[in-house]
Parts: sequence; C-alpha cells; structure tokens
Amino acid sequence: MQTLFAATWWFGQIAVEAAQRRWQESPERDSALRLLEAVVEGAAAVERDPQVLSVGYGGLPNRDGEVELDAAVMEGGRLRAGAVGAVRGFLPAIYLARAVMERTPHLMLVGDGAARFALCAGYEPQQLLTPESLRRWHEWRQQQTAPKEVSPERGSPPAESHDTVGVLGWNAGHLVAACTTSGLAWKLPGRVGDSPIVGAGLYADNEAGAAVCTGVGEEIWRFALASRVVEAMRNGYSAQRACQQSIEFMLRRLPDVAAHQCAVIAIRADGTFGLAATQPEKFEAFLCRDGVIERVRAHQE
Ligand code: SD4
Repeated sequence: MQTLFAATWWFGQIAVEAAQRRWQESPERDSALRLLEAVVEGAAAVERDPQVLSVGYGGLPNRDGEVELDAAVMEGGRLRAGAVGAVRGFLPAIYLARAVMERTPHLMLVGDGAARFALCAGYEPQQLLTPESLRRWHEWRQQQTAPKEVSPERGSPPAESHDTVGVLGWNAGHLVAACTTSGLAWKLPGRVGDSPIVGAGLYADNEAGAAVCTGVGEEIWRFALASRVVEAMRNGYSAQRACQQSIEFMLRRLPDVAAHQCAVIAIRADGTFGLAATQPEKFEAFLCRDGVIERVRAHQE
C-alpha cells in the first residue's frame, strides 16, 4: 500500500474522496506537503457541504444562533500544528488552522483574534447559517421555555448535534491528522471542544501513529484521547488495540462516559488502521487505500 486516507462518519466518504483527488492532482509535490494538502482538502470538502449539519457551512449554531467553528491540523514529521477555536464567519476553518501553523509562531488562535487573522490572510467573511440550520435553531429555541442554568454535570447532547470530521493521511510512514467541526449544537458561545486541541481531538507523530476523535468533546478532552491512542501505538499496540484499550480505559475510569459517544480512528506508523467507540454500533468511518474506498464499522455484526 502506498497511501491511506481515513475519515469519520458517513461524510468521511466525502473527505477521503476529496483527499484522494487532491493527492492525485499533485504528483510532483514533495510527499509531506502533498499529504498535508490532501488531508486538509478532505476536511474542507466536508466543511463546504451544506448537508452536513455538524461541520462548517450549515453546521448547527451555538445557543445564540451563531456558527462557531473549531479546526486543527497536525503533521507527524516535525510535530507542527495549527488550530482555530470558536471562529465565526470564515470558511474553511481548516484552511485557517493550516495558515496558523504555516504563517504564525503560534499553535492556536480563537474567536475575534482568529477572525482578524482570517481577514488579514485575505479570507472573505461569509454567512455560515443555511436556511436549514436556521430553521433548526428556531425550532430548538421555541422548545426552550426558560433559560437553562449551566450545569457542571455531564448532560447528553441531543442526537445528531455533534459529528466532527476527523481525517487522517498516511504515505510511506508520513502522517497528517486534521479535524474540523461546528462543535456541539446549541453550545454556549465561546465553548471550544476537543477538536482543535492537540492531544485531545487529534495527534500525529511519524514515529508512532496518528489519531483523530469525534464525539462529546468534554469527555474526549478530559482523557486526552488522541494522544492516549498515539502513545499506546508507540508502546507497541496495534492501531486497533490502541483505540480499543483507550476507550475501555475511559469506560472503566468513568463509567458514565458510556452515555456519550466518544470515538477514535487511528493509523499506526506502519499504515495499519484501527477504530473504537463508546457506542460502537453508531460509529462508522471511511478508508481510501490507494484509491479504493471502504466503509468500516466500529461494531462487528
Ligand atoms: C466537539 N468533538 O466539539 C466535537 C464534536 C464532535 O462528533 O465530534 N462530534 O465536542
């Protein structure tokens, strides 16, 4: 095998197809740059798709009706990373994350600072709400009789309100991870989840492997899930075993986590793939091995 792309959820197919297309378009490029561009393009394709209600354009907004995007990218060679958090009005957020990595000395910009950076970098502000996401927000608002107190307890987010696209790319031992999301629907303004956090939502190290996560960010983050999986691969576990034992650890340490979806996909430095989830029957991913697409389930029937 020469190349492998992997991405989370049903729209992972859109991501791996776009990644593979970009990969094929630029054979003359340095392979690390080519892989980075392919993975970023895979994530951006999902951001642009208005049918995806949890990523980018058309993503469900926060409780004030504003779409706030989180995105990050990490390269496994020099451990370079870039991220944006709670950025409003610019797309694709994954391009901004890449620009933070390549054009600033920082790893992450958030909120207004990220928006100002986007403007300076030449991005046009745009409306990220679609008629459908606006309609759902109005519907949700009508169901809220009184403003809810923010509870420190873990509550279940509504179904369908959270699905990040995580994309991994592998070529000849080189790894890239990216993820991008509009985060939990109806979140508090300014809330940032695991997705743009290096070590929580994603991690990549050519010496060990790469992982990206999806699910309830508060749970994933408290376990530093992506780096936990990568460290397990560094310690000799297969990609599948690393994912499984990390999820098992979460469930053992905090059994309540079972009420939430927390999922991870991983590629080890040798190009082998794994995935696991706290609710495996509801989780799927797509792979593209040398151009051949395959759907994989966390739950074996
Ligand atoms: C977040 N982890 O903001 C993201 C949402 C997600 O599947 O991945 N959902 O918490």
